[in-house]
Amino acid sequence: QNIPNLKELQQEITRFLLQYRFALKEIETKVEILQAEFELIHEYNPIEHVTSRIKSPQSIINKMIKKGCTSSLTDIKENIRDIAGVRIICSFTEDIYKIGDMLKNQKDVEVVQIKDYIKNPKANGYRSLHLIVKIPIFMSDRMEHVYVEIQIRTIAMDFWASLEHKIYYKYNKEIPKHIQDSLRDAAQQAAELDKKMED
Ligand code: 0O2
Repeated sequence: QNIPNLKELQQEITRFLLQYRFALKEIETKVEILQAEFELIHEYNPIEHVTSRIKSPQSIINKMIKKGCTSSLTDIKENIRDIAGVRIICSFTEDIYKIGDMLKNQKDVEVVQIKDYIKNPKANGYRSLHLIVKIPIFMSDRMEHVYVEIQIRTIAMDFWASLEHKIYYKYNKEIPKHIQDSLRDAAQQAAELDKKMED
């Protein structure tokens, strides 16, 4: 007798995730337009590449546990703000702020939170600019506001973050102290390289 309920639940979850897919498309299109127009006006492309992802169900559940969030979709939507994530890889550090400002200036983009891990790197050396934005998504019968996490970083920051992420999981989230120190050093060197290239 639970089958109709399960069907409803399945539809509810599918619709829930659909809004994040639409939100990613919206942001990707915005970035594409900025990139094309910037290139036309300045004859320079500040973006190396863009990737996006929807957070995996396991990763959503892990974050729910970490944040003590209930399993109601409304609570998940409000508390887990990186279900939709876009990563923009820029050529130079100053491009990061330019792209960030251009996105911030768009009327339908509400910037909810800015985490500047470039000016204030994490203790492990992680650097990136994170914008948590809220954008309207127009569905057939309603409008939803959806959170998207936009991470903006240079190639060097991305190189470091990708490998650190792998090392973190290789050591089961407990990286030995000497490797942590090496990673912090490597992040510093990557930041110096960014500075050198910019100069
Ligand atoms: P995944 O696999 O990318 O989804 P909050 O979201 O504010 O409640 P959180 O998660 O600490 O808390 O936010 P924060 O610091 O903005 O980090 C969000 C994302 O940034 C992470 O997502 C990573 O993608 C990236 N990130 C943050 N810190 C690090 C780091 O030290 N190393 C690397 N490699 N990436 C980092 P998830 O959910 O951890 O993972």
